[in-house]
Amino acid sequence: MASSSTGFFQALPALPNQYTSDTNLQHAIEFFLPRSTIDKAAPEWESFGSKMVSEEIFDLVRDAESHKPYVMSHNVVGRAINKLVTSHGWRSLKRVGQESGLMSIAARREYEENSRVVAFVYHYLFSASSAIVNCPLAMTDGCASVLAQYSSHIKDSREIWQRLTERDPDFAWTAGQWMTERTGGSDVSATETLAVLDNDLCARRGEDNYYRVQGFKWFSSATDAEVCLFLAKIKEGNAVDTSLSCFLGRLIPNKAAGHVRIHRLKEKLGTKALPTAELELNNFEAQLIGGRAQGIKVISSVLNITRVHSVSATLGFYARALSMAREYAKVRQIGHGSSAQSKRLIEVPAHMKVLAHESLRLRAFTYLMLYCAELLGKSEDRELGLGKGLSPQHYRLPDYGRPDPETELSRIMPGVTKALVARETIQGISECMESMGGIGYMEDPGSVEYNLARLLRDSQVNAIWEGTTNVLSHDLVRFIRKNATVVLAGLDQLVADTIGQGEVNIKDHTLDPVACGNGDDAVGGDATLDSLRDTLQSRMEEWQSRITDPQFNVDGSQSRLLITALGRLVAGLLLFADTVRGGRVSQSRSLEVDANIDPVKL
Ligand code: UCC
Ligand code: FAD
Repeated sequence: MASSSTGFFQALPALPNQYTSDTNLQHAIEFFLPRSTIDKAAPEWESFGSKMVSEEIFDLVRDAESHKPYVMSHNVVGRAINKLVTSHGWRSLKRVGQESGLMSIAARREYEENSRVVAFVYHYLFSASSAIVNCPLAMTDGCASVLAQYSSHIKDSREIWQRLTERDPDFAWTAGQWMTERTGGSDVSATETLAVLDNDLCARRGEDNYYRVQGFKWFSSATDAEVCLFLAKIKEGNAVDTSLSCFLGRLIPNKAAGHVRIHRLKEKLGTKALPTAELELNNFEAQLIGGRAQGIKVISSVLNITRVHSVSATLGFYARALSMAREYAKVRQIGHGSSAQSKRLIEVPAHMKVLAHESLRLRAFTYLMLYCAELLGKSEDRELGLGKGLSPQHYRLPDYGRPDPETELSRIMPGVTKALVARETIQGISECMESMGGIGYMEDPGSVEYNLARLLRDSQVNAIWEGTTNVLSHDLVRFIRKNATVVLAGLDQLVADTIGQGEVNIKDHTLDPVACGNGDDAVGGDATLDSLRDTLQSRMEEWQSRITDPQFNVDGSQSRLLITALGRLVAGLLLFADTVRGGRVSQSRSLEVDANIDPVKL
């Protein structure tokens, strides 16, 4: 007999440690990092992976989601105060991120040349429990990189950089990025914000690059940040530049002086705790950073970093959704009526084949994410003469003209990966939701750890911010058309490093990337790997010939196909190389399935 308090209640297991239970991640880490780095970082990741599914963190997420940010407009006597109020959960999660080194590890090169990869593992683990504080942290990361590059342009850039990359939350600052206006976020050339040089201000501040800015910014997500980078056009007399310049603004003095007003906070599908605002700038004080009319080039360093963050964020959601789906499959019973047919979902091949497929896709995307992190770290070290820790005095201006194949890949792969992964994860998380039936669709605050709906809502934005799919696709094609030789050389190098390497010494196995009988990793046999290698090689050649064919993609309508095909190809190359080097194609051990999935056809 069933009542509200008697009868059947579905068990819900606690979510496992998000690092130790994620075998996809661990194999990717082994592929990208040397053993000594893994040995140093793994205990920290393990403790972070456990913390991310603790009651303490889920309480903060619940608080941040249920106490949405708001603007206190006036005080009791009617004076406008325009104060942003965020929740305890939001502020605390930001501190957790900073204290855990999410801002310092990469910027200060705490793991030397492997720091970017190590840091992105943290970002991935943090994402689903961050209530989207990882968004301002991502922009902070990008801003620190720009400040370091252009340190000679701003007198106190070193102090600001230290605050942005700080572990101590009482000292740390965050940064925002304001590119988008009502006229457009994809194409920002019609920006209406204007900046006028203020000589008096320059004299008072002792620097010659202070401007007064008037304008309206349509999207500002890090509205509680202390500094921001933004785009505006310089106005001199009646003449307005056609190209944009990049500026650094300090929010604390500007807010106090009433130079920035929150017009309103946005009502959004997801990212509920994130205070995304519209901002009015009125005599806003800001400093030109980088060359006049070079704004896109300057801010593009932020874009490339935040695009990898967008990838790590959405993959963190995907991994969490899969973790929930997997745990649920272990306990959810079907066929209660007949004990002979009664099974847990984990014993149902049709069900587990779906989850295995998602796990394989997640694996491929995880390799892409860490590949981007590796490229980013290498290009920073190479271009900026780093290696001992980013700090402004180590920097020199990047030389984009230098024909260096790997640098060119670091220019395109963040956009390529973001374009592919942002869309595919929405579908993947949706599949995980379906696999949990009605429970998957719920938003019960009593079980915030199993709120998959929140992950689906939040994942949707990654396909929009930091460049939509079409915009990233067009950028790729434009860039390749201008730099075909070096990009193709970079891809040739990647092919040589992955499918072109040595003998395949794996015998007597079939290529079954999702099989993991009794916890043993499956491995690929020579014959299958050889045919896979041929497939990858010919697809890469086909892709390269298309991209260099002037008749192809004349109207831009094929760009989207080109970007997703390139993302899949690179994922296939990385998985292939992992198979050969590690002698395995691994898969989560908790999935007992017999699906056979070709990693190239994601
Ligand atoms: O959405 C936003 C923030 C949300 C929060 C993010 C958090 C992320 C983590 C999440 C965690 C949960 S901020 C707004 C983001 N907005 C965008 O991404 C804009 C999208 N639109 C584009 O990307 C367009 O392609 C534009 C705006 C860059 C195109 O502008 P232009 O003026 O047409 O510029 P061009 O001609 O394409 O590029 C000018 C120069 C070129 O170099 P040269 O002159 O040497 O040929 C480009 O190659 O800039 C170079 N450039 C780049 N360089 C353009 N893009 C890049 C790039 N990505 N990297 C390096
Ligand atoms: P549009 O540029 O108008 O695009 C509309 C559609 O047209 C898209 O599908 C796009 O792909 C397509 N399109 C545009 N141009 C082309 C083309 N040439 N060819 C083919 N198709 C095209 N921005 C910031 O600067 N700072 C922030 O902090 C910030 N936070 C955000 C937070 C959230 C929650 C959201 C949703 C957005 C945020 N953004 C932020 C803005 C975001 O970057 C923009 O929304 C995005 O860049 C798209 O710009 P848009 O909204 O003007 O759309």
